Amino acid sequence: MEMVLFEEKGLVGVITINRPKVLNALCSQVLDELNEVLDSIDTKKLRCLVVTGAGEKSFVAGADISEMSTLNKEQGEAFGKKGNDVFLKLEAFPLPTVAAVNGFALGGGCELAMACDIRYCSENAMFGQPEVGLGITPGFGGTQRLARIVGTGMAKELVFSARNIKAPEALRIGLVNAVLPAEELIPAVMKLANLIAGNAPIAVQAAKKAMTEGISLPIGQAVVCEEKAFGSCFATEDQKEGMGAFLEKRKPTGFINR
Ligand code: CO8
Repeated sequence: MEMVLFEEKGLVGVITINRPKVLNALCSQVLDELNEVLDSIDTKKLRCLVVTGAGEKSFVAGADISEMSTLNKEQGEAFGKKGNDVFLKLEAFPLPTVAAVNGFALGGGCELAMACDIRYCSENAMFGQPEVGLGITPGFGGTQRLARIVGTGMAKELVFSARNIKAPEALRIGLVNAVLPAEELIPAVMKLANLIAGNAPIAVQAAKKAMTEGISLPIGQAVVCEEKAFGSCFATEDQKEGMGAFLEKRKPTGFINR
């Protein structure tokens, strides 16, 4: 792997898109490597995943425009599918994911951040779906996930206008949960990731699955996802420990992921 780095920091895995010379633009190789990294992660051992970009300027400045510029219709569709397949894998990844958006998150970069469960960004971050200004539509989930996160009216405004927004506006519309000075971004994200990692992993993952799957379903079916998730927790040792600790007025001894 050269374009996507992976390291483990305790119970947290950190994925770094590593093409800083082109602001971490997503070429086919990056998508392939990201796919391989996701497949290789030990989801029994780790409890949370962080996704960020190399360098101080950019999270990901989009899909690689030089690679895309010569595509024909079929190749364009195939490239869109390649990105969508990887981002779907990330969205459905068993572990909760946090995007640490350390600069530009444009086009495919905004879409990568949106495929994560939670987004924190630095004060210099910039978000947008500039595709229609390049003669294309968003192609890695932007026409779908943005509306689910910020609502249809705002998503359509951003996609149709190709207007980029800065961190405070991203915070205001709910695209990110927090904005931090650049040097505080990774520590804050790691603090959140470790907070998540300290909770019962099976319960966290079941909650993620129910929330991710339920959002696209009618409420009557969506709550069934929750019922299954909720029920499954009662077959775990961590539920016995979590509730036992409460009843015995002590702190849980540490969740064991069983
Ligand atoms: N693709 C390829 N190279 C890029 C990209 C990109 N998306 N973004 C930046 N780069 C390269 C630049 O070409 C430049 O390379 P070089 O030094 O060789 O000239 C280097 O990165 C540094 O960039 P700049 O000099 O432009 O840096 P600035 O600080 O002046 O500007 C910007 C930073 C504003 C981020 C600017 O680089 C920019 O506008 N980039 C393009 C942003 C963009 O439009 N992104 C959306 C791309 S489309 C997309 O993502 C679609 C996703 C779905 C595809 C589905 C396909 C079917």
